[in-house]
Parts: sequence; structure tokens; C-alpha cells
Amino acid sequence: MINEKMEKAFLDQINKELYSEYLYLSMKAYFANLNLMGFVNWMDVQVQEEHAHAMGMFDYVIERGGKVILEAIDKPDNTWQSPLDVFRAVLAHEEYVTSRINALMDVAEETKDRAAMTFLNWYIKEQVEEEANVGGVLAQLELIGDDKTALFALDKELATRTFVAPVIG
Ligand code: OFO
Repeated sequence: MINEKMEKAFLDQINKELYSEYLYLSMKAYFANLNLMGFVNWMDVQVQEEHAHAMGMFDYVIERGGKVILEAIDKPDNTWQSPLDVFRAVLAHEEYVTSRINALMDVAEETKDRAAMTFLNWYIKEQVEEEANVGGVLAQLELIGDDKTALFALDKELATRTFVAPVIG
């Protein structure tokens, strides 16, 4: 059975993962308006990943005998000025999520919840990958600057990203 403190921490993180899904959906809309369909695809994969992250925790809480109560999801931003601006926001967001996953692990350690620690290891590794992926695109956008041809080449590259349903836990 999951302890109360751990359950609360997971519910809070489910909300943050769903917010991430919503934020990337807002970014997907931003790129769709610019007709950058490779970026749209990249965001679409991100949306699906965030949904999977939320559902992984959702299922885990239930599996451990906890109760999932959903809260409202905050309104995501939509005021970015450029693709570079968007990816700076993505990296900042993923760094924030990493700090929240680490905080979840702190609760698991505090409450000596070994099952939660094992489960959370997957998310710790996933955040390393998330930050590396985003950092890669951001670095390319910084190099690209105002070069439209290079931006379209990157758009083509991002069109090849595919979603692979993760096996969480
Ligand atoms: Fe769920 O990792 Fe991004 O936010």
C-alpha cells in the first residue's frame, strides 16, 4: 500500500506531466501556424510521451492501492516569438521537471518506499534523455540564427522523430 505522502507527491507529478502534455500541445499549435511540420511532428511525439509519463504514474498509484484524484491543469503559454524562444522554454521546463522527479525520489527515500524508488529510477533516466534531446535541438537552433534554409533543413530532420510507447517502471 502506498503511503499518504508518497501518494500526494505522485498526484502532484501526474498533474505536472499532464501540464507538460498541454504545454507541448500549445507549442505544436505554434509551429502549425508557422507551417513548420517537422517541428509539429516533434511536438506531437513529445505530447504522446508526456501522456505516457502521466499514465505511468496514474497506473502505479492505483496498482499500489492509492486513489487518483485529478486537479485542474494550468493554462500553457502561447506567446513565443521564435522557434529558438520555444526550445529555450522547453529546456527550462524539462529542467524544472527533472527537479520535481528528484523531489519525488526524496519523498520515496524519506518514507523508505523501495518500490517507489525502483519505479522512479525509470523517470530519472528518462529526464536525462529528455534534456539531452531538447538540448540538441536548441543547440542547432542557436547555430541556425536567421538562416531560413538551415531552419527548413532542421524541420525536415525533426519530421523523422517517431513515438515509441515506453515501458515504464
Ligand atoms: Fe515528462 O518529461 Fe518532459 O516534462
